[in-house]
This record gives sequence, C-alpha cells and structure tokens, in this order.
Amino acid sequence: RLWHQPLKHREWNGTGSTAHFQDIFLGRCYIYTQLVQPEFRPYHMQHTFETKLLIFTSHVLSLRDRDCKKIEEAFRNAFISKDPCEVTEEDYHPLMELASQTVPCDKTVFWSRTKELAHQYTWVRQEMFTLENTLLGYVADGLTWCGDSGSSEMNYQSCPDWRKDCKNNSVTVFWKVLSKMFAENACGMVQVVLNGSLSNAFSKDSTFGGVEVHNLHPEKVHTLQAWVMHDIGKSPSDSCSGSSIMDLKSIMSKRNIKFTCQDNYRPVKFLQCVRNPEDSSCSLRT
Ligand code: NGD
Repeated sequence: RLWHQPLKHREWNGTGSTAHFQDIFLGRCYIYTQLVQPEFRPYHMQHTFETKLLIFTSHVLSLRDRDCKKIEEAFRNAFISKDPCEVTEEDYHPLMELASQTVPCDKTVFWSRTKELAHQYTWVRQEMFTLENTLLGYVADGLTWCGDSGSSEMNYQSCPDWRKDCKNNSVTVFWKVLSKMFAENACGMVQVVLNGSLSNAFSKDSTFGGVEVHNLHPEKVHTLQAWVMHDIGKSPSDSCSGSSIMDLKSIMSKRNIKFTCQDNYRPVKFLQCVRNPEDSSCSLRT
C-alpha cells in the first residue's frame, strides 16, 4: 500500500471508533488501577471509583497489580483484524479472564434506562457497584470501537450500527459478555434501578431483561429489589403494579429468586430532589 493511498475501511452506518481510543482505554485503566491514594485524586468525577477501591481493596481482587497494557492487548485481540459483524462472545473470553473482578455480596446495582441516576446512586453510596464501577465497564463506558477484516487498524470512520448493520458487533457483544459475567458473579441481595417514566419500566429486550436477569444464580442471589423511579416533572407511565413489573416478578419466581419492588425508593428520590429542590414531590410535607 502506497503512503498516499489512505486505507479504505468498509463503511457502516454507525459512528466510527472513538478518537484516541487506545490512549483513553489505557488512561482509564491506569486511573482505575493506580490512582487509589486520596492525595492523588483528580478533582473530577473519577475520584468516585478510586474511593471505592480504597474502601474495597480487601474485597476487590488486587487491581493495582493488573497490567493495563496486557488488558488493552487482550481487548484489541478480541476484535482487531476481524469483520466487526462477526465478533463472538468467545473472542472476549481471554479479556474477561484477565480482568475479572468480584463485587462484594449485596452491593451489585443493575439499571435499565436509568444510567445517570443509577450512577449518581452508586457515587453517593460508595460501597455499591454498577457494571461501570468495575474495571472493564469503567474503561469501555461510552466508547465505540471496531476493527476491519482487511486491516490491523481500528476503523475510525464508521462502525456497525446495531439496528441497521448487525447485532453481533464488537461493542454489543462486549457489553453482552460483560453484563452476563457481572450478573453471574452477583450474590446476596441485588438491586435494579428502573425507569417508571417509560411505558415499560421492564423490558425483556434490554440487556437487563435479556441477559442479566437470566444469568443471576439462584444459589447465590436470594433477592432482587427493583426501584421504579419516576422522572420529576414527567407523568408516571409505569410502576411496581404495572404489567411489565409483573412480568419481571414472574420471571424471578420461576427462577426461585425473591422479588420486591418499590416505586420512588427514597434514597434515589432524594438524588432527583437535589436537582429539583422546588418540586412539590420533594417537599417534606408530601
Ligand atoms: O443493542 C444495543 C443496545 N441497547 C442499548 N444500548 C445498546 N448498545 C448497543 N451497542 N447495542 C446502549 O446500552 C444504550 O445506548 C445505553 O447507553 C446502554 C444501556 O441500555 P439501556 O438503558 O436500554 O439498558 P439495558 O438494560 O439494555 O442495559 C443496562 C444494563 C446495566 O445493568 C449494565 O450492567 O446492562 C449493562 N450494560 C449493558 C449495555 C451497555 C451497560 C452498558 C453500558 N455501560 O454502556
């Protein structure tokens, strides 16, 4: 290939790999594994994860010793030089083995359509973990990546769109494998933050409903607690008594896991109220 002929990647309908992907991945990995001393905490949101590590160094496998370069290499090897629509779950298994992490019992938080709120909740409750508070979830969150069968480079021009191109793309398969492992490792009482401002707070087609729920181990997980949260200022569309939650309840009963549900769980509601202090639902009298 001549230098003046830029490599032509296949064209897809989704946005391309995140610019500076490798640097971001490695940088995040080092922040997560190395910056645990409070005096080195950068003054921005990342400190929440470092504080978690401080608290849980005894529970969480010794992350400080993890080699970020090895993790980055295993990550790349899963999808590089491959058709981004033909990535398999097995492709990510070496990575999962290298970077596996356990969360203490009773501390796992799932979410579906409540990403921001669930993360605010685990920020405030420093001992709780969403998937994005674990190493691999943290390094990959919000990024896009894909390779190309004809090249060892990432495709920064475009990546497959889940709907328009293919379901088994490098990003979707990664989240599926990671979510599955996160659920398999959960124990004790687990929680899920659901969105009651949607017509279906629970959806079987979501990662939570399609992957996580089915990979909880009844021998380890005794209860699933659902918090159905209504956005302040929107009219509620679904609740614990709605049919979607009934579906979830029946799935859990078949799986022999106790299920409880609460609308507008107070510790999470308070977080919504911090942003909407004047709303009548946030006043002490209601
Ligand atoms: O099919 C998809 C798809 N569906 C949703 N999303 C998708 N991305 C694809 N590539 N292909 C994106 O995943 C969507 O833009 C959201 O940013 C994110 C989660 O989707 P959402 O809100 O519908 O909730 P899910 O139930 O599907 O997934 C959330 C749960 C949560 O407990 C995490 O442990 O599944 C885990 N997770 C899955 C996928 C992605 C996390 C992420 C993440 N951090 O991006």
